[in-house]
Amino acid sequence: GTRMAGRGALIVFEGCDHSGKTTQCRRLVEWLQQEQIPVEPFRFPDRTTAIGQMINGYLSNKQDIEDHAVHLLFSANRWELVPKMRTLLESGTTLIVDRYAYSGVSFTAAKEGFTIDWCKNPDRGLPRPDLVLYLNLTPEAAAMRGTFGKERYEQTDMQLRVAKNFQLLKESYWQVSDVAHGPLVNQSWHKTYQGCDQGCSG
Ligand code: NYM
Repeated sequence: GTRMAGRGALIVFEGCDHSGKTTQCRRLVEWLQQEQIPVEPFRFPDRTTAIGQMINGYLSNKQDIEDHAVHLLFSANRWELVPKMRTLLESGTTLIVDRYAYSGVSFTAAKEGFTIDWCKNPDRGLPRPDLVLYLNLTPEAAAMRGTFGKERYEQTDMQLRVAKNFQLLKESYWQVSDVAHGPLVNQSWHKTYQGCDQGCSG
């Protein structure tokens, strides 16, 4: 779409479990606040909504939901936040998002009987990120960072399939950071950020 001066940037962090997304999101939000850039954190799934609570029940193994149905719930959980996201972006607020549709596709497509194409469909039309920061950590290294919890999907074989799917989804505007080799939010990244500060293609 048209790029309008003054819009916020939509910046997404992706990666496997334990890759450090949440920490990096927090650090970036704090840095932008220090720079007096209007910023709002988001995370998906957003477990605070009614749909998010169903997803939470599913992830914590309190509830079983059919695989296609839960995929659509994850997507619906993004769509229900879109009006708020668009309003903020248009008012000049930068959004730092912990997981987005790429997680949705990569996790479901790691299950038996799902194609990437089918998984992409419900998220088509979501606001397009200006930048996706992919935290590159092998599932083996991620497992060494701490024990996987009891949540669904937290097994090394699942994480390996998820990591492969992320590689298949990689687009030209993704920035890949090798987590093992130092901090993500560094000088070169700041340059990238300033490059997409002008707007958000939606
Ligand atoms: N997850 C996350 C999905 O399976 N589909 C999605 O659309 C999203 C956003 O939920 N293992 C999975 C990935 C994680 C789990 O994420 C919960 P987090 O960041 O640990 O709350």
